[in-house]
Amino acid sequence: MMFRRSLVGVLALAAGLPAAARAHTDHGETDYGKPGDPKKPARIVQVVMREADGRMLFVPDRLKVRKGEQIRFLLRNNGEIDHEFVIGTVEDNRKHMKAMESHPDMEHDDPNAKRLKPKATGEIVWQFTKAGTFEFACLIPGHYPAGMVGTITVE
Ligand SMILES: [Cu+2]
Repeated sequence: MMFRRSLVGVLALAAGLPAAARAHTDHGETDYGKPGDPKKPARIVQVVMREADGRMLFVPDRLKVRKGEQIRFLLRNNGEIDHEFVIGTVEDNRKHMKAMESHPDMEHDDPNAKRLKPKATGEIVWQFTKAGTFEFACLIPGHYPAGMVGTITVE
């Protein structure tokens, strides 16, 4: 919770908005869905993070989801350095990336984000309750421009 507060604060600073405006609601509902319920059925999607020839990537980097569908992301960092997986709107990720340029050691363990050390695995259960185009991205400075971004289409 400490981290959550500081992240929200940093994002609010970056966005020039009061912290409350950036915070999740009580139900965890966001513009891009909400934390999933691990007891309910979910489609499993495996995502690998790695570096390759000066690029950094997610495999796969494209996902189609039915509105309302719950996804269990099984994440694995096959790279040599830390990576993270952050689900968000394109706009949120841009703002968040700017905030991380001044706070590169920010650790993510929110319902929509996971940071993984090399060879580590992790899991996120997320329900996509809204139609639209969203992203999963690695917001560690330099990684997004190197290619660490994927598209989630909810329809
Ligand atoms: Cu990365």
